[in-house]
Amino acid sequence: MREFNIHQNKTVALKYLAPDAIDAYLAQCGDRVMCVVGFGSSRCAALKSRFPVLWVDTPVSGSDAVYEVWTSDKPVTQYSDELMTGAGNEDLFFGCLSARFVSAVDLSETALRIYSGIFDFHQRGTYPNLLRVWNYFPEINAVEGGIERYRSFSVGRHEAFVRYNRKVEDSPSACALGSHGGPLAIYFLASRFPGVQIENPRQTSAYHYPKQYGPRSPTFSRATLAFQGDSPTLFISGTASILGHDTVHPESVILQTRETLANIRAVIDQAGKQGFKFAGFGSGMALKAYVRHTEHLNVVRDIIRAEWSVLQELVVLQADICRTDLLLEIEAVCWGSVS
Ligand code: 3EB
Repeated sequence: MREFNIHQNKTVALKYLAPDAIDAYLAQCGDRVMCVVGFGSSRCAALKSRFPVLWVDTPVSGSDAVYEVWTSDKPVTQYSDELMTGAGNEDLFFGCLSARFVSAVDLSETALRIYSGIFDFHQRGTYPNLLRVWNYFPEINAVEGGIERYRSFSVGRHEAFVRYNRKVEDSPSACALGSHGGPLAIYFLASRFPGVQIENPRQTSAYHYPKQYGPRSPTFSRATLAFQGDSPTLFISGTASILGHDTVHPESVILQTRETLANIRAVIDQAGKQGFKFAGFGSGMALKAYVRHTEHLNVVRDIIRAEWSVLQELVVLQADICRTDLLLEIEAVCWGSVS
């Protein structure tokens, strides 16, 4: 895997690193490291760095593992309590949490507890605004006690938003994927300043999905735009082949990939209306794709590469998607300027 050198001098920078590059990179970044998440089918050898790593059990295309590393342009302060580990600078905070659960019903309560903990943390401190959340748990499509794990997760998460008086319209951008094992693993970015929520005109807002997708709607926005001085960052949620609220092209991984990229473009265009001037698909974007079936990994990667050939940061993972008819989901981080 190549090592890329982009997104320097941004308030938060993101890099995807192979196992042989991670130690040197963490040493180089020193006290500016905010968050390290390892993706792979089994935990790699311990890092030299003492920085805590949140591990997510998802096979990686073309590598044993990949590390997602978020850094700040200023030194950060480490944080830990019973619920989470994290690190923050003046404006931004990354937190990592994980919790065991045994079944779909238990997952709902676990999600409620974890999200309540996150909102308690917001109310106590410097970072009251939730910008972006990543959610991973095993067997996301398993049905237990009459409810699918993903839907049960959405119920607990929704309940936390209600209890803490969070308007669904202010939901963070997010993703929810099925890992191959392990606990409910969550990491999040919180901010001193609120982000701007962006919706996709091609899609029903997820928090207005009808009941056919579960008893409580998922609480996420299609993207959040975070203004940090003159360099805004657009966090695009996990995006799939959905128009309105319907899955489209259930039989075709090729068409699902194209529709998903069209949805991502639509979200970027929508952010443009809020003053986001996208830096472009080269150094201005990092993409993480989740593909349900191993045999589709290369197809999805090749379509992305064909469409956006200049893309520098791309990771393709194998994970289950939250609707059984979805074959892939793609999330993105975009950098830009204020127009
Ligand atoms: C969708 O658009 C596909 O429940 O946090 C995408 C992003 C999806 C986030 C979540 C789910 C979530 O409905 C699934």
